[in-house]
Amino acid sequence: MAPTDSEASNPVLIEGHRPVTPPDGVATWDVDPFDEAILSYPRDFYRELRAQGPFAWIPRYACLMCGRHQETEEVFSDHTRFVSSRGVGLQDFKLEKPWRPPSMLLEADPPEHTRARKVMTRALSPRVVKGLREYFRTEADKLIDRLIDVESFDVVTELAEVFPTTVVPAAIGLKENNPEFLVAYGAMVFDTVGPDNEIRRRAMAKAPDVVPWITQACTREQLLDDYIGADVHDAVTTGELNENEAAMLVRSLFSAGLDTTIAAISSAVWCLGTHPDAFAALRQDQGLAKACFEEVLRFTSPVHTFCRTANVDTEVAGIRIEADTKVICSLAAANLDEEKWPDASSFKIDRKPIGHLAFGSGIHRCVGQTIARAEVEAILTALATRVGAIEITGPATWRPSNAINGLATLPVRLTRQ
Ligand code: OVV
Repeated sequence: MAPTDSEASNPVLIEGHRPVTPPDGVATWDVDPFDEAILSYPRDFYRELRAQGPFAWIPRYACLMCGRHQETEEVFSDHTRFVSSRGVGLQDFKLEKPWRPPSMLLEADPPEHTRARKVMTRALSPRVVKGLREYFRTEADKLIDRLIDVESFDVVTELAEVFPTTVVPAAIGLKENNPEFLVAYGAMVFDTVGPDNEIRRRAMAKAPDVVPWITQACTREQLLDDYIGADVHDAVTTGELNENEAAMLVRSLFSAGLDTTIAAISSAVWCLGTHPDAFAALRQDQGLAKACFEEVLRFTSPVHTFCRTANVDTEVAGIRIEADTKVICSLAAANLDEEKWPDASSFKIDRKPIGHLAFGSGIHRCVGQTIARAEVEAILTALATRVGAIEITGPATWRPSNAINGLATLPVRLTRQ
């Protein structure tokens, strides 16, 4: 995968008017960032991406790509120059119809974004999350107790998928849960960030079954009174949203709240299983759970990639960027940038990596991060108080996804302490 100036092999036709030549001073890199082989083991690719310069030109998608911390943060957080309303995947919503009505949060700019974000911030307020903490702790303890001393089990299917798909729909107040459909929907949301590849088509194959179910699940009738979903719908009563908009915001909870935490929990167990010293430190001091999760986020980046679209002619790091240019932001590459994090490729439980981009940055910064933290910290605390050793009993495999960095399988044995 050496850098090359050769023309793109097998370029994808770009409709509309996206710029099709690289800006001056940017190297053309004929690579497919969404190739399954790269997605399954991306670390070498990230290093090469950062070595290209502040940006690389990816000819097959006619996009810029960045993976150094500084420029990735600049592009990702400046919502005035680099908008989200044209989609956060390769598709430009100005040129092509999105697969679903755009999210009022993820795929919106101010002032629409501001209005939706205000409702969501209130529905996920510190008071709400505080009320969930004990429930998360109890459920995490029960789940880990059930898995301790099992000969060997798959962390992904038996722990990481089970926990969020149980506690998140319960917190939202969903009357009829369907964990399988929620996981399948998450795959659609995140795999549509990428091109029309096999990964995306595999996820979208389930759309005819799953999308109507999700649409139903977001309506007020499917949500219990006094839970987060109903709180979002209360914004209809206050006149802040119409009914359709409220349902769309509940859809954001399902879209953003499952796949991400599933990846984070399995990656957390993987980090601790592969770093027994870190797990010993966590067992010694459960106060490390918070710092541990931050380092898991930096080290594994549950969302590895989102895009932005330049809405004006601008300049970043001395590079002219033409209006209408898509920029692929590798959050995962930025989180492993040696310039920002000394010894970046080492997992250090007490690093406290302030400024990592795993939750994004700027006005779109994860609005659900307190819930995500409460979930993962509940699991980490349950492990620290109940488990003596995390033994990885077979090969860990990674699931190629166009935007999620997560494990496919992780066989482990948890021994009682
Ligand atoms: C952050 C995020 C990820 C995926 C989906 C959404 C948000 C959404 O709002 O639909």
